[in-house]
Amino acid sequence: MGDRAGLRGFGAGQLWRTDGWQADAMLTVDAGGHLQAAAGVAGETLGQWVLPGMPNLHSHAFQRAMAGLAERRGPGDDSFWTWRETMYAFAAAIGPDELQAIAAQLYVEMLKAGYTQVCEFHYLHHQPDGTPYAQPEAMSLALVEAAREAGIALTLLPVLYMSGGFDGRPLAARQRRFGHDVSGYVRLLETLRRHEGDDLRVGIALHSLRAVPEEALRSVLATSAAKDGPIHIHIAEQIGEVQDCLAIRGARPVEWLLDHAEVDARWCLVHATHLTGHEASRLARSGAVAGLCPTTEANLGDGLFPLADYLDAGGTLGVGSDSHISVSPVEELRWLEYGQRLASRHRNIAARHAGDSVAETLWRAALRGGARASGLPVGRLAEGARADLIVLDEQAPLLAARDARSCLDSFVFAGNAPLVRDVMCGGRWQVRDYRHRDEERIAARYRAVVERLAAQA
Ligand code: NGQ
Ligand code: ZN
Repeated sequence: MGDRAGLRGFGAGQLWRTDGWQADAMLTVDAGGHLQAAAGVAGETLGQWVLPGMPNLHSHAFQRAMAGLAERRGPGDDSFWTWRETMYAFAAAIGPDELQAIAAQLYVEMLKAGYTQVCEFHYLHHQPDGTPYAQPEAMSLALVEAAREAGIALTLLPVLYMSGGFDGRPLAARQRRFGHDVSGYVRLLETLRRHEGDDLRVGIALHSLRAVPEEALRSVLATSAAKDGPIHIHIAEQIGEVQDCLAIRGARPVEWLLDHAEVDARWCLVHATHLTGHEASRLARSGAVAGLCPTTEANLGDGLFPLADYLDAGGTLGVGSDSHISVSPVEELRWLEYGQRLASRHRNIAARHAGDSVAETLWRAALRGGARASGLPVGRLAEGARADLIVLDEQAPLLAARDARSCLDSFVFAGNAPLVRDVMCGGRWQVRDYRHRDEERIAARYRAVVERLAAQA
């Protein structure tokens, strides 16, 4: 490994740059874990296929431990709303220790799958009865600690959650631990911002238009805490939400938001599933990111995002694993495309021009949108960015005889066993030869916590 004044050099057979593969590329990583302009530091060859790690723009970490526990039919018609009841019951048993153990395990799994950053949309703020913890930010700090243990970059998005529906009804008993008034929420943001650094950004999240009354939305966005950083919101995921918004606010959710807030490139609209053509083009023009979570949206029966119209309008998108029914950027991108194929009965939908590759189009788009949603210098292997990269296993039979034209399509569409061999995050190896540096300890603690939760249930 080359080393000059704390600089380390790395080579790659093919390196994914913003506009495509570059052969025989060199990277220089400084002591702080950022990329420098090529300084001619010779060093270790990483492998044949080196890509920027994928940002994961939407996560509720605690939900990983209930993955698969809501797939048995209930007494009536199951829906998003019955799933939510199961999720609320599960959430009630999660305190700071449980959250840290579950999140650390999840983040190890993310790194091994090729995510090197995660946006945590965090609303389990208080004790289950709604009383703040002795340290009010204890649950947020559990996530910060988990990310540090795993070695993943974190954008922490504490969530403002105030009402139980568009009609302004108070929080239900099980939602009480999510709640803040605007000043309590801003205090939490300010406390957490003191922990910000190279691997931690703190942004704003509004749970949804259902959960944040109009006046509160206006006042939180007017505070100095909202002057910079990403702003995320769940929106237009379910038809019921569109109907309630139309009935009570006289507009569809995305239309309403675009009319009532200065939505720009700082914003990430999570799901944005149900859009008219007009909303899709307005959203695309705003520069906001559509935060798509295809495996969760499929699992919850949400519907399909209008991908072709949105891409044709120049829209920005990224992907998230949300409920973590699946933890894999490959699977999110694959299902984003497959949903469109199933609905349209055509092929190669995300590739909008002859000759374009679907996987390259989607990987490039999700890097760009994910980076924008994260508020961190991630998603590209260029000067000033974090050294967050993944190395594919060129020995995998699936990649035999693949070249720069075909590698990503095989990786995204055909990989069933993971093909991510090594992962560097912030200039440090977190995964080498398919193993995370602390995976045994983190998995053992996770197992003990989940077994305890199951015994209590
Ligand atoms: C959440 N998850 O906040 O965890 C939501 C469900 C809700 C997704 N929408 C709860 N996928 O939207 O009220
Ligand atoms: Zn969500």
